Order: sequence, then C-alpha cells, then structure tokens
Amino acid sequence: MKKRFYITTPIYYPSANAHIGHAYCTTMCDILARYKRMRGVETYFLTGTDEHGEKIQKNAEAKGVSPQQFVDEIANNFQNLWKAMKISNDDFIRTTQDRHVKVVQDVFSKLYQNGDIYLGRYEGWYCTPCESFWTDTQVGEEHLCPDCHRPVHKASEESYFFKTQKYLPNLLEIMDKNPKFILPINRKNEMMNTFIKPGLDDLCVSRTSFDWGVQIRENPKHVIYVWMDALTNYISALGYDSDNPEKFKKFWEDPDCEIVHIVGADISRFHVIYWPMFLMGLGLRVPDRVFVHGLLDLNGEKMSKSRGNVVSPLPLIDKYGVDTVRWFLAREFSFGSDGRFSPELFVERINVDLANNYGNLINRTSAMINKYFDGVVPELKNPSQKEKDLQFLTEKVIKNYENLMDDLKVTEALSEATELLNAANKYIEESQPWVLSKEGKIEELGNVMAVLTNSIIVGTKLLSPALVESSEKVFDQFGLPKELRSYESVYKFCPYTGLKVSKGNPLFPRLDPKIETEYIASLAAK
Ligand code: ME8
Repeated sequence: MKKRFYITTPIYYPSANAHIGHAYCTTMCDILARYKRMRGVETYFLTGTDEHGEKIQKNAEAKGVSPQQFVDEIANNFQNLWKAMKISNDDFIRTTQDRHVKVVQDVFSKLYQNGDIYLGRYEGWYCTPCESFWTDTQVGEEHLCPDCHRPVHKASEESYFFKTQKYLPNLLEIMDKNPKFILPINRKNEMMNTFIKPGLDDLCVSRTSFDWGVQIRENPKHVIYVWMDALTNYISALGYDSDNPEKFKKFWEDPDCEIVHIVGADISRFHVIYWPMFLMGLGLRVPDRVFVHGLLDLNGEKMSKSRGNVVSPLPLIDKYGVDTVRWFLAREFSFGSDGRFSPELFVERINVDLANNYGNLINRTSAMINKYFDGVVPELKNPSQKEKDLQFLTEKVIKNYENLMDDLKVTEALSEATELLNAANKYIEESQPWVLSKEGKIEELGNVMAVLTNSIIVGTKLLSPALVESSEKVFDQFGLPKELRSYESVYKFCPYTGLKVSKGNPLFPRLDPKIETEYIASLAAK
C-alpha cells in the first residue's frame, strides 16, 4: 500500500441540483477515502463543481440570471448535500475560482507553446447536455448524441485543436503495461473498440459561439473547451502551477501517492483518453487508476435532470438517516456495474442487512451481556472449537476486506464484512446462550459473549467507512475507550474484557415495506 492516496469524484455540473446518481459516486469515494485514512494512509479527497460551458450559460439565460449567480446557488446546494451525507472531502473546487482559472489558462498556453495545440476550424456536431463533439458517423442519420440520445446541433466555428495522435502510442503503452489503469478491466475494451480503434480525431479544445468559460490568453475571443477546463481541476486544486505547490508535490508528484479518479461510465473516455494525454503534454505523471462505475436508473428508466425523474437523497436522509442511504448505495449495486434504484430495493436492503442482521446482532448481544453479566464483557477463557472457528473466520474476513478495498472493490469488501455478522448470528443459534445460562455453564456463556462482542466491534470497524454515524454509536454503546477504537485493534482477538455495555435503542428499526415503499415512490414521482 502506498503512503499517500489521492481520490477524486467527477466535478459535477451545477446545471441542476444533485440526485442520487451524484450521491452514489461521491459516497463510494468517501468510503474509500475514509477506509484509507483508517488504515493510516495520508489521504486527500477532492470533489467540486464544473461551472462553465454552453449548457450552464443556456440554463442561466432561461432562468434570467447571470451564469455566476446561477452556479453559486447550485454549487452551494451541492456542498450542503455533501455535509448532510457526511462526505469527508478535503476540498471543494469550483471551476470559476481564480485559483483554477489561472491554471487552466497556463495549461492551455503550455500545450500551445509545445506545439500540441493548433488553430483550425470545427465542422461537426455538438451535444450541449454532454458538452461533447461528435462526427457524422457517430450521430448517425437521426443526429442523436451517442451518449444521451438527445438531438445534437451542427457547430461550425474557428477552434483550437489538440493533437491526439502525438500521444496515442504513449497512452496505448500505459494501457498495455498497466492492466489496472482502467478498472474494471472490461472498460478498457469498451474504450479501445468504441473510441480508439475506429480512429481518434484531434480534439477540439476551444469554442467561440458563447463566452461563459475561461478565455484563452493568446486569443480572448475563444473560451477553453469545458472538458479541458474541468479535467484540470484535479491538479489546480492541489496547487499545480501556483505559489503554494506543497499539496501538488505530495499528492501528485510523489510516486508514493496512489492517484485514483472515480468516474461514471458516461464520462470515462475523457478521463482515460484525453486527460492522460494533456498530462503527458505537460510532462506530468498520469493517474494510477481510473475506476469507471456504473450508472443507476430509476425503476428501469434512465435518470436525468432534464426528464425530471430523479431522486434526491435529502428526503431519504431526513426520514431514514444518513447511514441507511450510504449503506444502500454502497451495498446494493456492485461497484463498477450498472444498477437500478427502486423503493422496494431500498426497503429490502435496509431491512435485511441493517435491521435483521447487524441491528439484531447488536440488540441481542447487548441485551444478553446485560442480562447475564450485568453489562460487563466477560473474558474469553479456554475457547472451544466454535470460538476458534470464529477467530479463524474473523482473521480471514479482515484480510479479504482489506484486499478488496485496496482493489477499490467497495461493495464486495462491505459484503465480506457482513459475513462476519452473519456468522455471529449463526453462532448465537448454535451455541444457544439461553440454554448455557439455564445449565449454569457460565464460562461457556462468557465465551459466547466475548466472541460476539469481538465480532460486533470488528464488524463495525470494517463497516465504519460506510456507516459513519452508527459505528460511533455502537462504539459508545460498547463503552469502547479511545485506544481500542483504532483500526489496529482488529488484529487482536477479544481484547474487550471488562467493557461496560449499555442496552441502547435499536439502531436500525425495521421499515414497514408497504408504507415505506409508497413513501419513497412518492418522492421519485415528485
Ligand atoms: O459529467 N448513476 O458532470 P455531471 C450514477 N461535469 N452516477 C451518476 C448518474 C447516475 N444516473 N448520473 C450522474 C459531468 N452520475 C462533468 C464531469 S469531471 C472533470 C467533469 C455521476 O454532473 C457519475 O459519476 O453530468 C457521472 O460520471 C457524473 O455524475 C456526471 O456528472
């Protein structure tokens, strides 16, 4: 594991408020960032908003406000949502900030002076919602955007172009030598077959038909293409090309920092093809991994702001608590594959994993420790095979969990951690503590309580990057002192003798499927 970790979300368009899809990506990044910090890795987690471009300018005009006023309000809403979701980002970059604008202009100038950029004329198609250029073949006879399937419009304007062929051999070599550069690995074939093999055109990197963007210093009637502007955020936020490049040195230049971009499948080509090429032109290192996550739909329909069928995470958080929403997002959809949001799936996931499995284990264990041992965790003495088996399983789960998380397999890692909780619930059924109590087998009964406490605390630590509020509550309920809250203590078995456990209130009450699915469906309909 490298000493440092730099993780980024896409910077979202503040063209409308965030929906559950944005919350999904940001939550997954947050879980990885929290996991790395928990493991003692120096971590920097960046998110932000991508505020320029034709789409924003048009939306602002339609609302009758200036583009800056328009983005200020929505960028603020994004930041409030991340607070409500307990997102632990270290910075929030906005592309209209001076610290960013200057860097974008410098980047353009450097690439221009290098001979990587030349002036020409763009004749082709443009999709404003995706801010993407397309060729005749790509838009087909119906002139629809291959990504979002909305109509494209013809663009014909003087433009600057970036020479992609210059860096293509280098990019192909990186993709070849580093099989984990694009993850999951099947995404690499998609990139090769859809974009690279058919022939990569030079990329148009400026626009003249509107002005809401970063001006090119050398030719101010042009604004820099919003994707070149946006991608630069990953280095401008670290202080690249500024008077204070400390963070850039630590989190980009230092080879002992792992750089990971997490992006949705809709925007992978910008991150996998053009961004590394810009970096090569600047003489900078390319990211270690670009992880492409799947897109969520709503009851089988593509979620989109313009269709108005989006779910906002806020009312869900208000009603069910932040951890249930984080858990659902992290656990329901395998990270890397597409997924479906539906009210039924939400309720079922919370009931099965949090109410029945995790919550129930905590309730039963804390009640039994109180009933049989006055709330004090007993010592593990002369463990039987059953306890040894659970110890072996705990060690295996921890190891698998760490490997999966380090491989960015967040869903699988969390699922692995729940194996420990399943096993603990099963262990209660098998060891029948109520019978041990009746038969006066106090030492055996004590062992069961000690091992259950260990399973709950270890399980809670492994889940804590996702369950940020409830994990603290569980540690409080089990009277965990500060020194035992560190991650390192998961490697010891049953070091919790003598802790005072309170009965506590159920952390995750069971949701009534009928009532709650109707409520959530009404939110989506709104
Ligand atoms: O593309 N399911 O911004 P954007 C899952 N500004 N994730 C989703 C989603 C869905 N239905 N909808 C959106 C942009 N996302 C650019 C990025 S980066 C230098 C510039 C998430 O507001 C997903 O991560 O359209 C997707 O890639 C991103 O939001 C796109 O956000």
